[in-house]
Amino acid sequence: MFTREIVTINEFIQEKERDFPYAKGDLTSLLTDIVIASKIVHRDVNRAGLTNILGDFGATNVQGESQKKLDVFANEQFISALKTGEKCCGIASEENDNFIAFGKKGESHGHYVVAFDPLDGSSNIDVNVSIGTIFSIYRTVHPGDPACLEDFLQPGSELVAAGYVIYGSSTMLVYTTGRGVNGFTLDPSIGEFCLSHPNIMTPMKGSIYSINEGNYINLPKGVQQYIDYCKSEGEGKKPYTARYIGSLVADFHRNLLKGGIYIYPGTFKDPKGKLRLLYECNPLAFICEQAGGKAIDGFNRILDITPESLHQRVPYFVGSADMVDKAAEFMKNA
Ligand code: AHM
Ligand code: MG
Repeated sequence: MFTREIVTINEFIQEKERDFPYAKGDLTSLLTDIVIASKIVHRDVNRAGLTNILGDFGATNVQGESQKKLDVFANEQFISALKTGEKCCGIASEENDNFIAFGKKGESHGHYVVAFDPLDGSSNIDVNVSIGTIFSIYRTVHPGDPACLEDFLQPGSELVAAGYVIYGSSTMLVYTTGRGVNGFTLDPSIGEFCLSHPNIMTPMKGSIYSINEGNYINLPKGVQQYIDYCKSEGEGKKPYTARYIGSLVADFHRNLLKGGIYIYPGTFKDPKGKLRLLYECNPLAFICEQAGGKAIDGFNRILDITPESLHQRVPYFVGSADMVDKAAEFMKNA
């Protein structure tokens, strides 16, 4: 008579823990910590125009980008949730020059590290356009020890879990632990992320291409030719649709659901592009592959790259498998 149809993210995560018979519940707790921080950031993003949290913080991060107040706030929320949760032994963030190791030598430490971009799409914060959070979770290389650089410099193929939160027309959390991709929408009336998009699969092909075309004259020939192809031919001689929000999470999320390709290539000025491997490209590549899509640097699989530094940048082509293959063909033949 009283059927309850909703499945909350915490119920779902706990249920999925049974897929891993030797799991001790640490990953479950860690994901729950991320859920808590996401809800706090959601709350402040939604009230941003009413409180004194819009605008510049007045400092620059290690990438030389000026930090917004919300960047700093979101960063603090995630660090605090992960530190107090005690299931990870360290974090790396877009907003911190170096990784942060939690706890001291001799203490017991969580067996995971988390790399994250606390608020992606910063340029959209002040103008009320969708922004997001991206996270990736690795097992530590030396379990029990404090976090070290080596923990973060693992290739994406070693990811244990990854996800993103999109603060959009609704707030959604999408994540994978390597067994498919599931999406949860925050129901503000009960304060819970509820399963809304089970087992997400991305279409093999789509009709959307997402790239900052303002950079056209500075792009490699292969990318220019692929853009020309999108505008003139596309699939079956029907031009593709251009959609570029300038928030990676939002562009990625739309393309994941509808089918499409997102490209942030290298340019003549910045041959490695703009996006960071550890906490932007790898987590979304993992999700995309789990949903049946592909992610490459123009030539090679993103998840196979062994990082050399925390804030390493990489050219990025991600989305529907057939579209990424086509773009790769243009890159190869250029
Ligand atoms: P951020 O992490 O500082 O916000 O930078 C990353 C963002 C992505 O969300 C977005 O796709 C890209 O930068 C937009 O860059 P551009 O304005 O050069 O097109
Ligand atoms: Mg970012």
